[in-house]
Amino acid sequence: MDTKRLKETSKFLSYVLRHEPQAIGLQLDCEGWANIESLIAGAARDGRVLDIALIRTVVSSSDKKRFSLSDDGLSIRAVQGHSTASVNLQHVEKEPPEFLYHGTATRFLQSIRQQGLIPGARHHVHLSQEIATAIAVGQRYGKPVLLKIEARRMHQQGFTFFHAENGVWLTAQVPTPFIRED
Ligand code: HQG
Repeated sequence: MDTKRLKETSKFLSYVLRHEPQAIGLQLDCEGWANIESLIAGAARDGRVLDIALIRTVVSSSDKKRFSLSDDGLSIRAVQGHSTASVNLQHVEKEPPEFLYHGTATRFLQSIRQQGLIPGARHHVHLSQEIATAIAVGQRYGKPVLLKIEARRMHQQGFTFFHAENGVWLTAQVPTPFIRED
């Protein structure tokens, strides 16, 4: 299948399933699930032609495993990255490894040094177990910089961590004493 169409569809699905379901009149339940038929119908009203085969291909080919299908195959959701208030996805709480990584852009550093890492529009701060992934994430916003997070020490001090289905680590915030720039 056409990779450009897959990428466009993936971006569209991220937009409606994480941020703006109402843009196509779609309802997400509190766990983020959307009925696929309603998604296709809503997209069609917006002039976008989707079908079940295309959606399934986007789900299975997503490099970051951004989406998942329900067991009955009737619903789809974004695995993480939500900003919409109506979704409160129950991620699996887990003890993190000693260190996790966050990639950001150099222009955000000054503010991060003052406030620590905050979720911005999303529900959580996103952290990665792999350095390369974190650097790629930071690159989206400019010259990347890698931050090493003392995740285990945070956890020992009572901060909660979640491990999303696709391997991304999530936490509510990272205060400055746990952020290393080395
Ligand atoms: C920065 C992608 C100033 C933060 C990726 C980041 C990820 C601050 C930006 C997922 C700050 C938020 C999420 C502070 C944090 N002052 N800037 N105090 N605290 N920031 O996109 O982590 O491709 O919401 O460093 O793979 O970049 O969409 O978060 O640069 O998993 O599937 O504020 O998005 O996945 O940006 O990326 P984002 P993120 P997808």
